[in-house]
Amino acid sequence: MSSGLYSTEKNDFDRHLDLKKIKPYGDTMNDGKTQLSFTLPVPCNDESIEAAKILMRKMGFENPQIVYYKELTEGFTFFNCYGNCSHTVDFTDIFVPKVESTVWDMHEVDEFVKENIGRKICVIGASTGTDAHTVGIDAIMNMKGYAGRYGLERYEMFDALNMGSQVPNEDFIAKAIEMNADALLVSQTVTQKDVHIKNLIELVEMLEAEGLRHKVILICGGPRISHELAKELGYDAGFSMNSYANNVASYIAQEMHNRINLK
Ligand code: B12
Repeated sequence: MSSGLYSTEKNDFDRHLDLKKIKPYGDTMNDGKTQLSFTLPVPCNDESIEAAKILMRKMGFENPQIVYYKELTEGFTFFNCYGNCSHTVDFTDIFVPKVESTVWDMHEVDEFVKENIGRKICVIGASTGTDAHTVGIDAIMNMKGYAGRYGLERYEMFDALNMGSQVPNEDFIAKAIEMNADALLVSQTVTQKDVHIKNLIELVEMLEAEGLRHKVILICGGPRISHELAKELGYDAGFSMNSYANNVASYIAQEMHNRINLK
């Protein structure tokens, strides 16, 4: 084909992609076109619009355009902007630490646990500290599951308890001891003032003080949690957006099996 959407012209054009120097795509390769929004703590007037443009240039955006602005409340102005990003990223040099396990479906996990562990795995989950968000931990734990994947309560070879939200670390640990839990699943959604970091570290320290840390598989998850951050904080694994019960169940089953083999 020589014309239309799949024309030679487009192929020529696509060759300009350089993975060592990627930048946002708007409507032509490498145009850097980016949409962003922010609020400035100043009144809504011509000066604040100019300030927003200057700030965008300082952020590395060429041709800054303010396409929408509105006073949020007295002394605060919200901006929607477009600009051309001048920075690039070397995509060939990216390394992201990830949970190293094979992802199975629910039946495959149950079969593996039956054959290799020979008993149910006890898992306790909660959104801990002051965090009131339950939807993330529910997605992983609840019988009905999330996005077409059943939660851990539905698994034949898992005993799963979802303690809900705003669970103090003390209560979480007390329940882990009472149930002799194999794995603890912590959800953290609020990250304001790094409250999640403090709370996650506190749990690790309390588990260590109880001599429990090495006896459990400790997992945290949430929209702003990465596996890398989880490892840094002393967790075995971290799961972020677009993770499902079967990702976590596969990891727990394989990690338990590895630990049994190491004994
Ligand atoms: C619903 C919601 C609420 C509801 C929560 C209801 C409930 N029962 O959960 C209510 C209205 C109560 C609420 C309150 C607040 N909220 Co709110 N809320 C949201 C909202 C709109 C959606 C969150 C959600 O349900 N996502 C859907 C789930 C499925 O996604 P998820 O949590 O990412 O979970 C997935 C993964 O992360 C992962 N995962 C999550 N946890 C775990 C755990 C484990 C072990 C594993 C393996 C995986 C895993 O698996 C899940 C499935 O893939 C978000 C904005 C947004 N659009 O995201 C704000 C948001 C999270 N809330 C926010 C804030 C600030 C608050 C409040 C502090 C507001 C206030 N000032 O009062 C309060 C919280 C008070 C408190 N003490 O915690 C901010 C957080 C900002 C930040 N970075 O800290 C957000 C991002 C909104 C915003 N843009 O400002 N909120």
